[in-house]
Amino acid sequence: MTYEEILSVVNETSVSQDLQTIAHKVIQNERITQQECLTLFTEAELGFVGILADFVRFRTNENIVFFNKNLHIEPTNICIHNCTFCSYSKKKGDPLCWEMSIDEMLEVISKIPENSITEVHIVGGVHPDRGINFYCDLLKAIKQIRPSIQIKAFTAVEIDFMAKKSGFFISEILQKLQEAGLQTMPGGGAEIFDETLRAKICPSKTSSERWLKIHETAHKIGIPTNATMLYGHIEQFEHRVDHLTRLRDLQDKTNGFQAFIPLKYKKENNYLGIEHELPWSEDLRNFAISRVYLDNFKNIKAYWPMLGKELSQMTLEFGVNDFDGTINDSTKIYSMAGADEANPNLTEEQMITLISKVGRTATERDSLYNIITTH
Ligand code: V47
Ligand code: SF4
Repeated sequence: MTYEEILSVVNETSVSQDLQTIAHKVIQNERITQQECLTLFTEAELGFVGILADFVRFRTNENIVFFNKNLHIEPTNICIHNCTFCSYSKKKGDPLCWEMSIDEMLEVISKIPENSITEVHIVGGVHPDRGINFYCDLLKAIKQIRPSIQIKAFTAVEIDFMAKKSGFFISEILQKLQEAGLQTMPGGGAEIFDETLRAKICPSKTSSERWLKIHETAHKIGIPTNATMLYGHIEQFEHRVDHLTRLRDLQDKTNGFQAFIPLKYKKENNYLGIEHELPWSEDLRNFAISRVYLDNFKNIKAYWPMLGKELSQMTLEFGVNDFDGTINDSTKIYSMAGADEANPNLTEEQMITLISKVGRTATERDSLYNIITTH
């Protein structure tokens, strides 16, 4: 859409004065307030937020849509926490639990042909017996067999446990992991920052304040990270706005977040007891409003194994410019929660086709968003 076409939609008489004011601010690259973000959630129709998000997406990234070639490893699903939305964690002794040794993880990596992936993404449950030494040994061993591979690993929740178990400060843990080969951190464990909701859905987990502190510390020592938001469960729009605001504030301070990833709550096999997942139109509105509000985030990522390939492709029209990775089939966190992608896997060609079909330039990136190839 041209600038004039956007303005004509925004200025239509059916659009409320409040929404028109918000749209004019967005178009002029002025920051919108928390209250205005809430107004978008409560009042704006999908088409309206879609136009604004697409405008911001193009201003920020033109037609580039990133993907990377990566492998997910989930070392264990044994976890000390009991998050009620989690379909994946098990206690020791449960027939559905697993714990991979370092050798087993190395075997998975060594089976992947050299240079066919650039990143390994490692996230799992918080295993009570595994601490900083185990994870440093793992990272060093990976670097030894594949020196060029970039390692994105450990949520703030896993980092928090490594610090508590060892007695080291967060900064010391992060430095040790960095020395062992950690390059970036994923955005998991953020869930929803509102403390009252957190007490209901993940009571024992790292607090919101500490999650933000761990990411701030990582940014300070040169480890870029991602941020997520789990939505579509018991939260209200106000809680999403609060969550996004805390992220936007930290990003103003550090500029260390690389991408924001909204994670849609999936309902199967967990104790939260939500009967219905959100309709796709609400997913798209959530992506679009996040794109508009997080004006200091360069990338908004759709995690396709959870959303499904078709809905993920649609998000590209609603602010998304990052399609995550080709991901081999070992990730279980969403398949156990009922995601369609039981064995998520997209070849590079399939990924490029999905992106190109909506008129975008599929662009392979590394973990630090350096461009590798443009298709
Ligand atoms: O923190 C758990 C979520 C997260 C469910 O940074 C669920 O590149 C939906 O953060 N329904 C971990 N979501 C995964 C994660 C992630 C994934 C991909 C890429 C990146 C990245 C990060 O998974 C948890 C939690 O929010 N989760 N259970 C569920 N039932
Ligand atoms: Fe453990 Fe993460 Fe599941 Fe919570 S969401 S129970 S921390 S694996």
